[in-house]
Amino acid sequence: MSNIKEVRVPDIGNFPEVDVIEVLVKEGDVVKVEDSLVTLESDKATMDIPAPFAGKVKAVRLKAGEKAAEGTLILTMEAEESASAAVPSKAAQAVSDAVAESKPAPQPVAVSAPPGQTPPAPQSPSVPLVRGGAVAESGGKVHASPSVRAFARELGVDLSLVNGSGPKRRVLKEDVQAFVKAELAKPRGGATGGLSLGLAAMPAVDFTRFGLVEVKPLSKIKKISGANLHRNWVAAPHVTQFEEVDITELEVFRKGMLDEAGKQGVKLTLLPFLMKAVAAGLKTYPEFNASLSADGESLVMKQYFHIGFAADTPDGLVVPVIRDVDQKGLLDIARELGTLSAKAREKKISPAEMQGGSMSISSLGGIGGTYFTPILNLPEVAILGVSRSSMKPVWNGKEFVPRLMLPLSLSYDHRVIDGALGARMTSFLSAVLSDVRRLLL
Ligand code: CAO
Repeated sequence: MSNIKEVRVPDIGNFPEVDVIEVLVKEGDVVKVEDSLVTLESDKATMDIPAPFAGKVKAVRLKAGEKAAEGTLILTMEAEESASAAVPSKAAQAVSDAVAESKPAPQPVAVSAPPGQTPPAPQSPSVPLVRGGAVAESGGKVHASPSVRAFARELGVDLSLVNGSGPKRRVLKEDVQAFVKAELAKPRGGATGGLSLGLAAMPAVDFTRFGLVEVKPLSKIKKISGANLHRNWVAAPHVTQFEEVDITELEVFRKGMLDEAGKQGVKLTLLPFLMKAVAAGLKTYPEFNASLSADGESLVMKQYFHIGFAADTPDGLVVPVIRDVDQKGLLDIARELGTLSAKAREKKISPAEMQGGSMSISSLGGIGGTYFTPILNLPEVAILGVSRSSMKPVWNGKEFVPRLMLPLSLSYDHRVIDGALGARMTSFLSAVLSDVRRLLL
């Protein structure tokens, strides 16, 4: 007799639909009762759906990124002989306060499914393993499923130090594993490469002694980007190479294109030109399109040309990534730039749209300033800072002529790029931006 059973999403409270964040098993896996099968997330809480019986996974029907509702088929399992009925879960008590508003959720249901027949909808109560406080929006805490939290606890890993690669920066089991590997591979002394910083503790200052103050909590973006910027600043030896680039002709060309771009609903700023120039630079100097491997022993040379750009949003800095810049036209890049910046400002940008960059550009040209020293967006090894262009008298060998000059600041990771290469890259950028026809070469 076939012992194939279906496992469906149990009653998950008051949520019509939730996100599937992680699928924790695959076809052929042997699972025990209560082993986590998938992680679901509502805007209130994260929950692991436990196996209602032991057995072997036959087919997984849900994928990360999909939506699920009560009754959605998660997977089919060949149940162990003894597993004739769903075992009531210890997890019944595990429903946390995080779902206090939703009714307590019951145990997932196993329903026998004879081939060709639709099984009945789940009937008995189910209990997802729910942990409150896993939702970063509310308390700025780390996104991770209960199973990943348990795994991290077992290894003694502080999850707030782990970079999440899942949706909404969710920390996955692989992220914890990668973190541990990277930590073990580091020279003694940790992230600072053996350097003991020995910083004095920051004193707690009572500012009210000096006048009226208001305390504003940091936004979630600021907390995340602040921690990353700090780590990147101390982890990589930065050098910043400056260059002043003549963009007089480029600007004439850009202005000549504005009407045509406008008719297509696109705002053509300088940034798409810079992106094309950087992509060409990465092709010419591939070390800039590399990342150090986690153990620091090798370079990962990327064969793609995805360029990130820092976008200023009311909540802080985000870095969306435009893919395959080398294969796209200026107007396509400008259009994508507009769409991604709008999404970033409206907080609609997804983690996937901020990952996988080859190199980043931080343009403050629309705001002002001359030069600055951008901080690397590790594991990228370089970032181009762009400041405001201005007319300057430039000596052409006979006389001073007015030229539109653009200040560039290229920061790079000196562990990967040496000074000569840094200067070659800025000279290359200068050459192609002074005469954009070179981009065609
Ligand atoms: N020199 C002179 N003018 C410039 C310029 C430059 N280097 N770069 C842009 N401009 C002009 C544009 O042409 C535009 O002019 P008009 O309004 O007259 O057409 C104006 O400045 C505003 O440009 P923009 O900001 O709308 O467009 P952009 O493509 O240059 O930049 C984006 C888009 C998303 C990068 C930008 O809006 C932004 O967020 N910049 C801030 C990035 C940042 O915060 N970096 C720091 C990170 S580290 O903390």
